[in-house]
Amino acid sequence: MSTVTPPSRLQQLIYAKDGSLTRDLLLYPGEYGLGKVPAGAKPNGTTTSVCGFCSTGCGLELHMKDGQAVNLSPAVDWPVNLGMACPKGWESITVLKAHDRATQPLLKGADGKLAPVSWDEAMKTFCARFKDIQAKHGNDSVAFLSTGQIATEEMFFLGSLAKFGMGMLHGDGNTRQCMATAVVSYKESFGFDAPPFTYADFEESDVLVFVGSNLCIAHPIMWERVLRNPHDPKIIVIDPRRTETAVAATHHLPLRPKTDMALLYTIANELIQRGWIDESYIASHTNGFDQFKQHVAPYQLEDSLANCGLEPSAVMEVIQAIHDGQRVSFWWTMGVNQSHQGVRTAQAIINLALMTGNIGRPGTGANSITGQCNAMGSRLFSNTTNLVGGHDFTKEEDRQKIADILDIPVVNIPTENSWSYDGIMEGIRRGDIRGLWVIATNPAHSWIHQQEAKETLEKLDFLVVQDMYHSTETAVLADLMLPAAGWGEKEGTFINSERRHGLHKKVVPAPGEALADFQIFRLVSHYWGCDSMFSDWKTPEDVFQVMKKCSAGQPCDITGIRDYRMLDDARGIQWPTKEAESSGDDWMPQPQRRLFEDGQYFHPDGKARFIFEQPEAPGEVPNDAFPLHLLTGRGTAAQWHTQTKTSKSAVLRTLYSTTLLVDINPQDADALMIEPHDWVQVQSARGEIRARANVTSSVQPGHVFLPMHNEVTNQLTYPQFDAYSRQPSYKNAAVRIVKSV
Ligand SMILES: Nc1nc2c(c(=O)[nH]1)N[C@H]1C(S)=C(S)[C@@H](COP(=O)(O)OP(=O)(O)OC[C@H]3O[C@@H](n4cnc5c(=O)[nH]c(N)nc54)[C@H](O)[C@@H]3O)O[C@H]1N2
Ligand SMILES: Nc1nc2c(c(=O)[nH]1)N[C@H]1C(S)=C(S)[C@@H](COP(=O)(O)OP(=O)(O)OC[C@H]3O[C@@H](n4cnc5c(=O)[nH]c(N)nc54)[C@H](O)[C@@H]3O)O[C@H]1N2
Ligand code: SF4
Ligand SMILES: [Mo]
Repeated sequence: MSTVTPPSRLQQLIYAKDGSLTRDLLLYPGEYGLGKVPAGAKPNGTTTSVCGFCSTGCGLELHMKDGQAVNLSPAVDWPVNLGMACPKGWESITVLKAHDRATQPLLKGADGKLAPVSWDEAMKTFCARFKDIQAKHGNDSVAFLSTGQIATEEMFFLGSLAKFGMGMLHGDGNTRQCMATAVVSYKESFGFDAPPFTYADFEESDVLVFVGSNLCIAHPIMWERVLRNPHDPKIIVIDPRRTETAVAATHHLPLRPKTDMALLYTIANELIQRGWIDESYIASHTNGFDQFKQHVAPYQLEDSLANCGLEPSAVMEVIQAIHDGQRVSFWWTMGVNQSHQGVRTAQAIINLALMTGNIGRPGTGANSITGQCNAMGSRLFSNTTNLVGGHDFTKEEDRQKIADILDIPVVNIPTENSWSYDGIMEGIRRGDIRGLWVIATNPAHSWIHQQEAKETLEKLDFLVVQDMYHSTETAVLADLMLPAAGWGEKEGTFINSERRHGLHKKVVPAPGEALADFQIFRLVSHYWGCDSMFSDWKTPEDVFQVMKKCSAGQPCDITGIRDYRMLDDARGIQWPTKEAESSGDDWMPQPQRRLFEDGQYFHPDGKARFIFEQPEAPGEVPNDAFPLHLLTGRGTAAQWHTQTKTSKSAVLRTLYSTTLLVDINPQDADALMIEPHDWVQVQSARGEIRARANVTSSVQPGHVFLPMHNEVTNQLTYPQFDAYSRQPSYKNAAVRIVKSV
């Protein structure tokens, strides 16, 4: 292929400095121009890639000139987005070019400042410092924080390297901030972390219930799929705010925050009392219904809703719609997951789907929508919350299976689970963890109770941050900063919300000496001295083949996906896709797959479980000093999380306010004598920030809303965690607003 480029300055540099490095260590075919897999990537043609922002997983067509992508458009023949993309997707290439891209490793000097060093020095320092900490304080004194935003193969490599190669026990990721609640609720209810739906369900439902999900902003292309629904569906939104999605819905239940469990139990009880349940489905496919029925019996429509702030008649309309619907689907996102009782709330949603038999058929399901482009990859293959492939660290047979596949000694696999993210932060505060490796996440911005988070990170003896940009709130705290290539500059696969594995490709070169995370992990394994464990892992596709083996026999089985080429040709393939299904070389799986069509769940008896608990008040509620309830979340479709990427696009910057706005209801604004756009202080027991008042009835009296994209928002949030999932409750803090003088 004519697109092969000569070795970069980086490669020459590394070979010059360290003879022990082989050419092979740094290169893989994708790295060398749009070589092997992206065969579609003709120097002046187009190729496809899955978007690297959100979990929708839209297909993009990259338009190439002289071997590099110069433009893009949404892929028309992609089963996900059908020719559509949101503003972030359109700007995917633009955000790669930025003045603050990390182009060289940076090491903190004696003066406390970060200064450029060679990769050789960076790697030697990385290993020397972490090994020194481990020698003094034990292997478990070094931990890692991973992400849902790198390729599955990279997560797999990182998790294997850290735990099996470097001897770490503790490693978690930003998926804890996001999906942990869904993971635990599915595991307990279904026996495996298995979101059952396929996007076609958005179009096939006649009733869609969204709980704590602002689809219009957070998953705009999923919302477009809802708009294509030809069944004139009822759309029910349960959200304290009158969001863009609520405005577009047929029914909106503006409940008091964190009262979802009581509402969902009331709905369940009313359905039971009226006999509007599917008794034969319950009998054949579930356990625990009788106890559940007793549990919800006290939740009477007339009195239990007072605490939710809802009118019984409005809730009754929703109950009627659920009963009348032939194909009812239930969807939830962060309004549920980020709650002090998130797991039980998610399970209250699952219970509704089970008891009405709305699961396993087109247009139904208890469906958790994921967030990051590869949140599902990190749930299954990152070696953080479970042993790769949805296995269990605490089970001997699981450890042996993975050890055999990887051809490593079984003793290298930890026999215990890692501490969760908050446990790792606590471990740092106690001094048990002294070294931390942060990859593709920005905790100094995104973790809850920010002042404490920053103080915690500053306590570390050695902090390594591996990111695309050197300016992130976390990177500036680093002792060592490793420059990473981003989406578009490397290849690998993501798993989207509907369990679809999709390929993303290298279509532009990484800047300076930035390396694909995959290559950084290869370098680390080499310098650490454990590269013999990973000697066959030369390319992401090599690791994909290992992942396949680990998935064999699991619900997430992908042994039927031959290779990257097949993924590319199929425009993504959903799990499970088993080898046994395949019928020869030209076989292609069906494009839409949903789970539980046979009513068989993953518990040993094949049945799903009704799980429930008593609702409790959150740890902090509005009070005399801080009378307002702070909600946080996504602000606009143009902003991504901590804004390291999206703030780099001039087009995206025109689509949101660059001044921080706090949404406040007109009634509260009047009482506080605040005019639209006045500067105000928003204060909680943990911090104080400045913002401009956005006076709007999208928030109820007594509530305020701040977007998470601004660095300061988490100064205010209250650190409480779901007891089972340890996911932070980001949408619950007590604040007051004071007019700035
Ligand atoms: N544009 C954009 N899109 C994104 C992202 C982004 O940063 N920007 N991030 C991606 C990621 S990682 C994720 S996880 C998803 C998140 O997607 P969403 O969960 O849809 O987004 P959020 O705005 O965090 O929260 C959704 C809603 O929960 C509501 N809520 C708050 N408290 C409660 C409550 O107690 N009960 C109920 N029922 N609702 C409540 C909020 O008012 C909010 O409207 O978005 C993904 N998509
Ligand atoms: N108050 C409040 N806080 C929240 C939330 C909320 O609703 N409210 N939501 C939470 C949720 S759901 C989430 S998912 C988190 C997200 O929180 P974070 O994960 O901290 O946010 P991001 O900005 O996505 O951080 C990703 C980082 O990875 C870098 N990066 C991107 N691609 C690559 C790559 O390929 N390689 C490497 N090495 N680096 C890369 C980016 O530059 C960025 O610094 O925030 C959580 N925080
Ligand atoms: S909806 Fe998500 S996956 Fe699709 S283009 Fe937008 S950010 Fe990318
Ligand atoms: Mo998320």
